[in-house]
Amino acid sequence: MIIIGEKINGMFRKVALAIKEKDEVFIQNLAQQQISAGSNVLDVNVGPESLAHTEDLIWLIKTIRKITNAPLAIDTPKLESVEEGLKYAGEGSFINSSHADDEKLDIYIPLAKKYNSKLIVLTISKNGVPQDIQNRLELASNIIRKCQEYNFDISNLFIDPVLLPINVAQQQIVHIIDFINQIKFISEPSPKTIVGLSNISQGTKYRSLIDRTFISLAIYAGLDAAILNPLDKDLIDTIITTELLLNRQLYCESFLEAYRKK
Ligand code: THG
Repeated sequence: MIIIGEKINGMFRKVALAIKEKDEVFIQNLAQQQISAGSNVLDVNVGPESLAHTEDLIWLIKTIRKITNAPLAIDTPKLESVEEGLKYAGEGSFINSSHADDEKLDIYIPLAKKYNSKLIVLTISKNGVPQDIQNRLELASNIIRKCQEYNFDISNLFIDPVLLPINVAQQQIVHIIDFINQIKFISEPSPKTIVGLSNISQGTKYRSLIDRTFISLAIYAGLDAAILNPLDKDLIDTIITTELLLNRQLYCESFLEAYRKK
């Protein structure tokens, strides 16, 4: 599974402060820690408080690029910032994210093609977040139809069924797991799936436990990628062990250490 580190996000107070004060060392340490913990990709989000969105995003990317070439997920709702971010981020980037409406897809799919980047699309439309699996699948098939229209490689498409906190949308969680499973049968090749894992436990007491129990179910259902807290060692251990149990990693006595050395 692709692990996308969530920590470089202005939603976190310390990161918002580092962006404000242009503290390169703080951001670079956070990037390095996440990579050392097993992240394949780093999410980059300037957060809701930034007053100079594009400028701050470019500063973050340039700062990270001084120490690593790890792929970045450009996490911003501002379209004008996305393209600037892609220019500086380079190879293997993710656009995070588009909504599922045609007007959005008509902009984001050509952009992803132009920069040869992967595209994350949320199953959100003008009508909001679907309340059942059928509506999620309908949005997904519209996203795929649009990608085919633009000749965009479906294997670079990541669909995000929008994980909401368990304390406000408990009944949705099983729909998300079923969606992750069923989307694999929708087209050939099938799109990939992704979730923002930490959303599920926001405002709850047992964050890590909820995150890692969900991810184990979702990996079994076929989840391809997750934006998560890679510094939570129990969570990463659970991911490794789930993949081991599903016969996706080779068993050996010290399998946790062996996986981490890869
Ligand atoms: N899908 C996609 N992208 C996403 C999300 C998603 N990007 C943003 C978000 N959701 C994933 N990233 C986070 C990062 C942090 C938290 C949740 C999701 C988080 N933050 C603490 C909180 O709110 O309790 C902040 C704590 C602090 O301030 O220190 O939980 O779903 N495609």
